[in-house]
Amino acid sequence: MYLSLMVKKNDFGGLAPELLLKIHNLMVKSRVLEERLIKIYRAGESYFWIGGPGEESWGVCLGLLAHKGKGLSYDFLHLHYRCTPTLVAMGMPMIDSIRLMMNRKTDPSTGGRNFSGHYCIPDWNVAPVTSPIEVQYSIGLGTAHAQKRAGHRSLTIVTGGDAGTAEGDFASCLIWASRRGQELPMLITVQNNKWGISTKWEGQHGEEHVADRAKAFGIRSRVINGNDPIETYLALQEEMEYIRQTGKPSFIESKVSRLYGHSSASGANADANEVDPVKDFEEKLLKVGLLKAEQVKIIWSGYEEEGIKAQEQARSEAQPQSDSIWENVFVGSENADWRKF
Ligand SMILES: Cc1ncc(C[n+]2csc(CCOP(=O)(O)OP(=O)(O)O)c2C)c(N)n1
Repeated sequence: MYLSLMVKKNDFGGLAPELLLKIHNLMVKSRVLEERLIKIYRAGESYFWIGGPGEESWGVCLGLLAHKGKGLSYDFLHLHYRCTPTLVAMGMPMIDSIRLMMNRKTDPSTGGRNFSGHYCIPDWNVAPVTSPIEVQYSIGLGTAHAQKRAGHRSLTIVTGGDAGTAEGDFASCLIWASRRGQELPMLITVQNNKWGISTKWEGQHGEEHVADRAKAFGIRSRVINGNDPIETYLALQEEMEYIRQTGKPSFIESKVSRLYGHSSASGANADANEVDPVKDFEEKLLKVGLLKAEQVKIIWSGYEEEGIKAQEQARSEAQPQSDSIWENVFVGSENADWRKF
């Protein structure tokens, strides 16, 4: 008995069983949701799918640790299009992701006018996800600067892909976040899935780790196995606390899987060669008896049912019409007629 408790503690980094079960539950929820989105695409009920299956371990831990709220005293999140697990962990209902996927007027992020995964949640400081890759790295500098000026313990979180680090915005972020004496409270992260659409990591990088580039700017940095939720949770917790304490940036390169290829543009087909973080974690919890096979079935089927119901509900809702095309554009609808410019 004593020995098995010791093994548990070592295996799970001292995290409480309730937290481990919560992480697993949210990882399953994210996976079921993503697979529902792919089914919606395949059924011809949406135009395009892109998302985060394979990033559940990383994304869920990030969402659980972010200080959620509106305004400078809370964390800001500048995420990319594989961030569904983070938002699920922050409390986004499945149906809101499905409304965006099916371009419904009821989609709270964009009113049904953008791609899947392109969320925007002002009440949680979630900045709009952009289609041009990596611009979030330079946009995030703005909120980090404002947070520093306000003197809160809040931080700005930026996520993005490995291939996109070739963009200038990534370099700009490293430079502006790390100026001596003017450092910014930023958690700069890269989810390295070893691919940029169909271009392999090998052959595109001289450095061994993207994280090495942050080191060159004096930014504290580390590489983690983002497929392991224990390692991920502990690393994120430590780095976020460091940023809150010091007001300085930290960099995490998180190695993750890409389970269904790049997007629907490449077929959204399952890739059996990739590590599945949800199944791996589940097996670990089953092995030590924290979960029972029967519970696992109930969790998966419960979310499956929720996803189907949400799809049916979204199907019954209206799509946006042309009369609302100028709403929520930057210059305001009354001045937004392009012919006036
Ligand atoms: C500025 C810009 N250039 C090119 C593209 C086309 N594009 C979309 S996703 C992508 C690959 C990004 O790969 P990576 O940064 O590794 O992220 P991943 O999709 O693998 O998560 C590219 C090149 C784009 N959207 N924006």
